[in-house]
Amino acid sequence: MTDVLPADPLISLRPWEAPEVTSWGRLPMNAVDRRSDALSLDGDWHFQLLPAPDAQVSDVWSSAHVPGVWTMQDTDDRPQYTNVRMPYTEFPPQSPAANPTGVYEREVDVPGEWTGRRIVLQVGAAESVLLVHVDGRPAGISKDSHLAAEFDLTDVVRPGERSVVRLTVVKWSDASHIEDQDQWWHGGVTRSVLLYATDPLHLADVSVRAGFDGELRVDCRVRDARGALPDGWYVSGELEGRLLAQDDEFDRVNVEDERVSDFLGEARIHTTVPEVRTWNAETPELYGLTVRLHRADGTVADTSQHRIGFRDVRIVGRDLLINGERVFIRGVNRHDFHPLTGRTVSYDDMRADLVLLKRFGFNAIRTSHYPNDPALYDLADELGFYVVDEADIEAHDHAHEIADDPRYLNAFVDRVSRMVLRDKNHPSVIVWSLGNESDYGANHDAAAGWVRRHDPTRPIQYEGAAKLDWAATDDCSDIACPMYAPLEDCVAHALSGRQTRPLIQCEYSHAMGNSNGTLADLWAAIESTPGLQGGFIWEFWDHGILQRVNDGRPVGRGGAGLYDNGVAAPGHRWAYGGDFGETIHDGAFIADGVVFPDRTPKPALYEHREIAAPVRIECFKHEGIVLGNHQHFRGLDWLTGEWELSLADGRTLTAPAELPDLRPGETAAVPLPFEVPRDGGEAWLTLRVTVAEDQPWAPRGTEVCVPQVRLRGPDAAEDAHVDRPVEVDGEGLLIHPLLAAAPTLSLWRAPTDNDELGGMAERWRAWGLDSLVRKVVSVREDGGRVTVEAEYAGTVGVVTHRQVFTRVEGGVRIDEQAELPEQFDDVARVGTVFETTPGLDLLEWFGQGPWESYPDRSAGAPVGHHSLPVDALFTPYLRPQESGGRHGVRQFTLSAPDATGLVVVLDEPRQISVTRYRAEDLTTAAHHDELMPRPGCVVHIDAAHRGLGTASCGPDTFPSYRIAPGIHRWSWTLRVL
Ligand code: IPT
Repeated sequence: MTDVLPADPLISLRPWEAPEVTSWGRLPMNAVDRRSDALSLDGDWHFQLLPAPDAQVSDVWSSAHVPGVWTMQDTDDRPQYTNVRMPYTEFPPQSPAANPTGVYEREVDVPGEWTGRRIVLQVGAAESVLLVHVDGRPAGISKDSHLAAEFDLTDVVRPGERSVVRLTVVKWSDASHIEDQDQWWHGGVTRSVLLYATDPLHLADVSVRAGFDGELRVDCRVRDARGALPDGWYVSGELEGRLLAQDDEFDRVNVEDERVSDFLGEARIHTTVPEVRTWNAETPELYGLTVRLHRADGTVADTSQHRIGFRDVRIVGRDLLINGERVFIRGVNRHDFHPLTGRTVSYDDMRADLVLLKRFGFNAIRTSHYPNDPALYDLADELGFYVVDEADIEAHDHAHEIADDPRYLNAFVDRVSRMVLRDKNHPSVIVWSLGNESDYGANHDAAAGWVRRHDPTRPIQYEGAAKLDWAATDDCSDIACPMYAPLEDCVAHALSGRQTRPLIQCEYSHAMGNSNGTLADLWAAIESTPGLQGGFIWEFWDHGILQRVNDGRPVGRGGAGLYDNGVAAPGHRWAYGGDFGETIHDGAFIADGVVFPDRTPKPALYEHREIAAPVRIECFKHEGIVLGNHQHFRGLDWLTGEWELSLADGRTLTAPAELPDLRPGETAAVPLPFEVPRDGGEAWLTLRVTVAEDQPWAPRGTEVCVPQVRLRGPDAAEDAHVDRPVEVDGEGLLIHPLLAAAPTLSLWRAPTDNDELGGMAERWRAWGLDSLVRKVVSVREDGGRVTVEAEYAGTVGVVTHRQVFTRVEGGVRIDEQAELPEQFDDVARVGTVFETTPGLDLLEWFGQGPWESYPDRSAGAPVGHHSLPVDALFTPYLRPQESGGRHGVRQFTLSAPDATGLVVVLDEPRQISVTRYRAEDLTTAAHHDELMPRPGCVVHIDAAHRGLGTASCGPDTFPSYRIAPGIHRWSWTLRVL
């Protein structure tokens, strides 16, 4: 192995503090995919971590896996999480002196049969500066951490011989200042490395335009590594086995223009495909296209394979149209993330991400905040997603300085143009994004200018520009794409008459912890307000890294099996900011996705699934149930269903459902599938919609949505009063054999992330709601009724609480009333809390479920008879918080395996929760491994429960989901089974 001497030009240039230097020796980006016939260099490489890029390489090597970040591979350089702020104080373009630098080295046997061929090294991605040496000689430099870099090694390596490839990866650089995304900082080679060979005469790029009218244009750029192109070369194309010829017209015009296409190496195939099957996210029809480059004698010098889709994107007025249709963008922001490998994601993982998103009704992805692995776009083409492809530019901490800094001009144009050059042939990519949170400056306009010329077929968006005035027409963004905009502002804009462009939020509904409140309200407004078209939920992943608790190290690649169902195995936890000993960090703000770090769906996903339902119950009329097709392109033939009738008396009837043949946007009435029994009380009809035939993302039988309609309201019921008082103790607390703690008033919930970051929890603590002091005022008995008056004192006010206990047949009825003083405006909850004796481990309920739901997140939880073990009710949000609630509960039983237990009947549908934790247990724990489940159950019955909102980043819940001061009343009966 050869050492790089300090005089090495790549080092002495100090490219890590030279923003003007975006690359050296790097080949232009292109869309010719070489993955299939390349030599993979993935695997274990010799590795050493230097303290700085100019430190001396030693003889001491360990090993590191490629692709992979060293921060997850047992080095002392650990992951660090910061949001906006840089993890160091140096101003751009400077980096700190302590600058971890990974040196990767390995031998490569260059195949002997590559003699005479052009040999190229491709490094899939490295962050943040890559220096390449081969056999000790400098071979190239690259920045732009999420795109591949290619280097021509033809003159450097010798076929049939062994070469040493060294990749030096510098962690901090001028580029870090424009890669300041809200995510973990890592270092390493994060995507695959490969070596491939082509004929010297090769396809340098292939550009496909395929319109939804069937027009197909394939532009080829041809080069010869030896210099001038040989005479007589030509290209041919084959679409699904049908030969396409070179475009004579294009050639003739070029010759007339004296633009000799042979010399320029340009060729075009142009044709129209009759009766083309168009691509859209619902029916992602793809065609196989093979482009061949021929020598004069007809032999093939190079081949490029593509899967293309015929589709059209355009903006007309304020609508973004796909194939002429105004589609709703049901999007999510997705980072490259894995709890074991950090930034390196496998094909299978990407596929699993996208399959899950399809199953939960998403049709769009913003690649926040950088271009993803090429495979992700192949999957998006195949499974059907609209992609907003985002360049790797986020200058957040120094946004204002950098957006106009000419030293960064190259980098902006370089990053945007390379993304476009790579991804332009994907039908899934519908919009180019210039990056994220980088203010707005000349560097953005320069990048946009390049895109407009190179790819006029797609719109551009950039939030930082459009936010200045959504109605502007002279910035670089074709779409107004705000983040976390209040709904009323969006609606007002759409109604203002000033709207000039589509309004599609690039980020909305922040999914941190127990969140995504008001999602259904947002979508009701979007679907009913012309000019609003949807947005991208922030975000897909909770970026918790699997960590060993005893030594604080990330577990790394070997950790499969050390988590399940969103929960880390004993001795492990999901690490967030600060857990790796870093002092500069942003805590749990990294855990803000709709899935847990192991991709277990959070309950909010069911809410999204229902809001996105392709088929819905519009209403129930005397002629039957009116169903509607809410897709944009597809009929209902891929779906089937089952009717389910749930009656309050416990009965559930089912019948197969025949879905009508409806085109998008159509509705039709179908007859009621049941003779609804006259008795049985409240009645709900649910349509369980499932996939009829296997889809690439869902096997037959997968549930897609559960629309529901109420057929009949509840019967009025009165409990027979038994004239014998219930027992209370000297404090006025109910004595009951199955209760370990008597029912008392609760106004506190373990603050959600929204409560904490939105400032509500601070207010509640200041009012003393977490530690109300109860004092019994009076206990009276009157005609068998026991009335207990109590006061609950906070720091700024006193709540009066009254419980009236009445013995009824088989149990006790409790009528409660709480009066909140004006000071207690907008509390977490008003309700009852009690604890049961151990052993009651099964909850059965009639109400909304089966998954967790809250007042402002309950559209996706149908009313019915549900049953779950108590331990399965709890949702393990990364930072422990209020969890496990069920909305709209009318009645529940808590039972032991021997069928003993208790049953609670509520006066009206209420929010309840049954967990192993008191609110204070959850409030004080920072991670789940700190929680000790209690043997019994902690049961909350809420007269009012505050909505969840999204205030950790964005709007709070709506006023209608907040709790007003004044009098609250609720009643319930408690019986023994
Ligand atoms: C916005 C960022 O674009 C995103 O990366 C993430 O940080 C998100 O917020 C919050 O989780 S920026 C925000 C400061 C408005």
